[in-house]
Amino acid sequence: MIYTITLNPAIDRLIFLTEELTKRKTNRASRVLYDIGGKGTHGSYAMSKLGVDNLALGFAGKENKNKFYQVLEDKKINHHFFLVDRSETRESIVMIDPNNKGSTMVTEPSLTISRNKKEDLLNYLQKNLTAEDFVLIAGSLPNQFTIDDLAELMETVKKANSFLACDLSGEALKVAISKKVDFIKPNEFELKELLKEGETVDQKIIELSAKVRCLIASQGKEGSICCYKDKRYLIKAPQVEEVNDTGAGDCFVGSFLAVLYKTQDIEEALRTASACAASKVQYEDSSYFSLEDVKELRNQVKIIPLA
Ligand code: TA6
Repeated sequence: MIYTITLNPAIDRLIFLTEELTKRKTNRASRVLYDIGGKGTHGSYAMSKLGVDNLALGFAGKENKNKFYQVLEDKKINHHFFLVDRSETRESIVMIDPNNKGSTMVTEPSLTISRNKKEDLLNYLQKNLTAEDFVLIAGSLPNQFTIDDLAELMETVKKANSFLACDLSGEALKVAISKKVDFIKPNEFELKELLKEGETVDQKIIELSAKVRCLIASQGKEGSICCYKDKRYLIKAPQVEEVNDTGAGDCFVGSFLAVLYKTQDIEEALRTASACAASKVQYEDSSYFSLEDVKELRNQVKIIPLA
């Protein structure tokens, strides 16, 4: 089983504008859609779509749980969220300019998580995790869920000997590295943040790959570098017309883990994930990708083994 943990989920409210977003004028919307948000949930969507059993865990607000559950169920995501009383799951408002001119996101303040609520999640994991499971922790941390709480969560997963993947940034990413989790996927900006004085990105990648079993370092248009089991690969994604890149990285992570879990074949996982993310950016919401597209796009993915 794969478990995704979204500590700070969101309901994405996608607002399609009639004209490009402009300050000091009434910006009008032609349509509004709702989608899942918060990163780990996107991973679950991709895993479910690829036919890999998974369960979306995390915290959610009790006050608007029906709306949150509706979005999860519309996306065929099995879930088991721990509900926070007198709270609402936040919305991420994504304003999308017409003619593929990009989007602007504003995310609302997050839930506040009590010690008891954290214990509920930890107890659930202690009771259910096995060494055969994969766990993905992705997205930002909610209020009062500290870096130490995150470290405790990682320790709980590691104690079960489950494969621990982390799609995190900032201090949370640093904790994942120090805990030597099994998978991280820093982007260019996150990698640069980790550099010591005079250290190059390549040197950082070599250092990280000695600590983390599977490292995928996205290099923007240059593609991504994957280090896994003492091998390195350069992955060049297919070039496609971008409509909305929100959730593309999350789609990559979810589909990568789904295929690695199912096949243990790193090149197959990289190829499928790259094709799924390329499909995703061609669609207007935060998560959808097309399996038909993937069949075609996967042949356009270049995977170059590096020395
Ligand atoms: O990566 C996409 C996304 O999950 C959006 O769906 C939106 O909910 C946002 O990121 C949330 O980001 P955060 O870093 O606050 O978890």
